[in-house]
Amino acid sequence: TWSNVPAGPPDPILGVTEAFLRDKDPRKINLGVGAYRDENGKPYVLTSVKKAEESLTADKLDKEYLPIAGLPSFTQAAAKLAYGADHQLVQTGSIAVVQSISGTGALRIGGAFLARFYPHSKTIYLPVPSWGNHTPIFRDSGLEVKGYRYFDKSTVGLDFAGMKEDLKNMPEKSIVLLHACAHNPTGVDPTPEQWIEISDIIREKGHFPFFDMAYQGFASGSTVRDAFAVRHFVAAGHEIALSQSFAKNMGLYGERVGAFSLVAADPEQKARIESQLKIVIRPMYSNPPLHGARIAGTILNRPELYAEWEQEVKGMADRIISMRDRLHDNLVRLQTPGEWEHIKRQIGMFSFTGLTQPQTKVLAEKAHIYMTADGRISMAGLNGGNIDYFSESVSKAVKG
Ligand code: PLP
Ligand code: TYF
Repeated sequence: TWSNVPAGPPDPILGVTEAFLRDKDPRKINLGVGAYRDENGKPYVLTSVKKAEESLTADKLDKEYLPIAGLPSFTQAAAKLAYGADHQLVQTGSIAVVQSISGTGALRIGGAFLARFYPHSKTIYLPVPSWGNHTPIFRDSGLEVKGYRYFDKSTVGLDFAGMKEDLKNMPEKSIVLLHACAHNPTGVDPTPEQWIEISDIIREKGHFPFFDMAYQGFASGSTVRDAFAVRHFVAAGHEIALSQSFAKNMGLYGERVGAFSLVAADPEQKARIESQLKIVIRPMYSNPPLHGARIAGTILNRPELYAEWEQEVKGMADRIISMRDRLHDNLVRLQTPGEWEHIKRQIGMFSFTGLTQPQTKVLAEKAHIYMTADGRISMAGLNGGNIDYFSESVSKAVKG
């Protein structure tokens, strides 16, 4: 029956982990997938998460289905985290919000809703490059996918002029995907001043901004500072779409906790939108998982856990920043050819090192160091125990 099914290629990011697991060398390092590791290279369960789970266990809750739109105490708190607790739209109830299967699910719900109801366009523009999964998510949602200039190889920074030009040249009212903070894979974000200009152009052109916020808190260590772009756009009058993930900032990866929201003009419009979001969700998975939403909801709604969580997010962000400094200083000290300032300048989970595909291949084969073929490394995979070995291996690979 299935002789017509061709073998598909592995996921380019998750495939790196498979290669890493096959390697038996004790020095091996996995810098492929973006998942936080502690100073000992181990997965990290946040103390605030453990406390929330203990509290949930003590409550002896049942396992009934959630509503289609998810756990209201969680989704309301997620909206407050993104838009600001005292924001007028949050208070008037003009933000349509549903729970999602983490960030991926939120993007998929949003893509499907826009494909069905956005009246002006069926094309979404992604930054080049973007997270590898964006293209298949939106294509499978029923949208056409195109790109806008974002990354400038020569400066290893933002191609701001190219980005603005592309935003101006798109057909009016196009859908534009923006990484809210900590751009994946480049680690390059616009400055607040640049965000304000981007917002102005998007308003002049009537484009529809769709924010992907997978790393709130991971960029600067502050969830408020990392929400700057989202909050500025809303304050400037944009009706945005927003995907939120709690995979990274709460370390809830496998629990699949996220939210999708849309800014509506008023509560009546919001209610109509939510009714249609439920119709998008019902035939996909009926209703979302319970446990992770309870954990995130408990943390977001209980002030002492919230405060502890904020400290833990900052701790993760700060450890990554300290690894950037050490990697940069090591590469300079080892007189590695090239400029390495970008490693310190880049933001969030990743560094786009500038290593070439042949160099990444040499690093895997000779040094047992694994990263994606585009030279992206997950900074969180580095720690005091492997940073010197990593720096020396990179330096050798660059010297050739
Ligand atoms: N968007 C971006 C930019 C990401 O890097 C990721 C991956 O972490 C996601 C969305 C979605 O991840 P998840 O579905 O695990 O929340
Ligand atoms: O870019 C990353 O590493 C994260 C994790 O199919 C991820 O976004 C990678 C690939 C994938 C799902 C999650």
